[in-house]
Amino acid sequence: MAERETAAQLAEIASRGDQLGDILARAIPDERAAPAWELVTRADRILLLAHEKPDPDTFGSALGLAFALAPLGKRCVVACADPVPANYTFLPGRETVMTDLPDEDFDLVIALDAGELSRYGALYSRHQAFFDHATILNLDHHLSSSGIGAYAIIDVPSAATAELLTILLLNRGVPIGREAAICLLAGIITDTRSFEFEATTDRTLMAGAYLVAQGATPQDIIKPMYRMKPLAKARLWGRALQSLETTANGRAVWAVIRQEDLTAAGATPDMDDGLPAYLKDIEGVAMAALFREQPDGRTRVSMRADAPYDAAALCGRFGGGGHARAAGCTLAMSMDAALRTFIPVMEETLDAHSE
Ligand SMILES: [Mn+2]
Repeated sequence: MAERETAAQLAEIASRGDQLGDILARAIPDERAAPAWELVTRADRILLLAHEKPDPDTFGSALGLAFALAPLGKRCVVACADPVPANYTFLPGRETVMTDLPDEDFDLVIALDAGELSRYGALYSRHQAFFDHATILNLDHHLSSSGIGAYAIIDVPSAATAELLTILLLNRGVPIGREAAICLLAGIITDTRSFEFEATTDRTLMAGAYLVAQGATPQDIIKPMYRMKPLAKARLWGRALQSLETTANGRAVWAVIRQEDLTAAGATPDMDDGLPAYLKDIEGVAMAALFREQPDGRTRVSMRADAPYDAAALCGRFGGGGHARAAGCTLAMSMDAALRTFIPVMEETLDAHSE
């Protein structure tokens, strides 16, 4: 497609990006953006921190910022306590991410996508003395974040830290090149699950549009992140879906995965990831459970529930926990005993609300 674009078309795309850029630049007050950028301007060597159990937003924010700052002559190091997951193939610069701090000094630490130092995991616990004295800039979007360091922007309206960064860079007049745009779009797309979650606003979409205008391609992120799967995972889901059962007029469903299913599918235990939500999305279902036989013979239950049902409360009765919409517990009993124990509790809970 690129070779068919005329110079006039490219100029038009660029000016569309410019107009969006102007709107986005005004989405953060100058007096809020300026102190953050003052810290960046004064620093030469900058450590960009991604939080532990990383997601593409924390990595995309750190790498995107590194790409945007490099032309300004800043020396950036991106670090995370955990390595970059293998399926994040869409992130340029992922091979530069360090899992420990290099033995050098930094003028500034930028902590991204988490507002407590403990969330940076082993990087923080191994180097507390360094962090105690470091100048820290904290950029995040989580409501629960307290904010750390010399200056923090916790921008809750941003669906992703990458959205906040897009706005901040544009407000400060820093160009966002293609590589930075890909990293930032990865953060926005994954924190909104492709613009699906409630946190998605018109501003989120505008930031996405701006980054696409800079050369990022949504499909390159969405496909490896959400669509590609190993054959063994498809086989495992096939076996689990064969076991699907329903009760309470289809308002509750459950499926089972036994050890023999993992063996037959050639699957690893983590390959059930996404299956409980898939069961919950069956029409008419208010409550879904996935029962997984553990190697020691116990049974792990992963539950999803719609309001007003509380999956955490239900799983809490069996020593588990989680959130109202998603929770889990482990029953110290065989699969068959677990089904006989857990299903009636789901039925009772549904009955209690239907009166
Ligand atoms: Mn995030």
